[in-house]
Amino acid sequence: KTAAEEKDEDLDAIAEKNHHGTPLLVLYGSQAGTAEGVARELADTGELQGFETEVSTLNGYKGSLPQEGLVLLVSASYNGKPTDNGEAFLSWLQETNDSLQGVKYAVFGCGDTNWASTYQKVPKQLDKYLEKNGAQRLHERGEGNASGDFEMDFNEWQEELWAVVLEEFDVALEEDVMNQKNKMDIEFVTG
Ligand code: FMN
Repeated sequence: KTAAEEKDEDLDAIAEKNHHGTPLLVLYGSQAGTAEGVARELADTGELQGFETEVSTLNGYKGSLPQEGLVLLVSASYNGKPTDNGEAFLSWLQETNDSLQGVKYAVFGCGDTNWASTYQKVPKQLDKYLEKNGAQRLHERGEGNASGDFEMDFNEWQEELWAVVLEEFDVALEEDVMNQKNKMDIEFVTG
């Protein structure tokens, strides 16, 4: 067995030990891959913590969001505008009269303060319209800044997020994933 295979087996074992099956949907609006990478990492961490995870573009869930479990949304902005794979979703959120009551969510934005006047514009809109339509924000919106310390921004937000989420869904972990992540040598996003 290779070292990589052994590591995969170790991670699978942790996910299995922690399994409770609460649904976790992670949606991303990404052009160059940063937000998608963040989304995949959140899903991986969720899986290790026993969630049943799915990753999709924002547009893939235009028109309906699950009321079961947790929805995480990660998005970039381009000159204040959404990405191609997030545009239809944002339009739906802004125009819909559908109630999103029962949807539990949190938003993380990938941005860059070089675009000062539209910094984090799309993540802010996502957060605003989700709440406006009755969804429940489980944790405050996070901001990653490509001109700052993106990885630190993200790691701090992620740590706080999981603490809130595990409590909300009454999850008691057999294996404490966040504290062990360095030991386990899991690759975390570099932005
Ligand atoms: N970041 C912002 O916060 N607001 C913006 O308006 C914004 N406009 C951008 C325009 C261009 C042409 C580029 C290249 C970047 C811009 N950014 C802006 C930064 C990106 O949103 C940020 O780098 C993000 O991580 C990219 O995510 P992605 O790799 O998933 O596409």
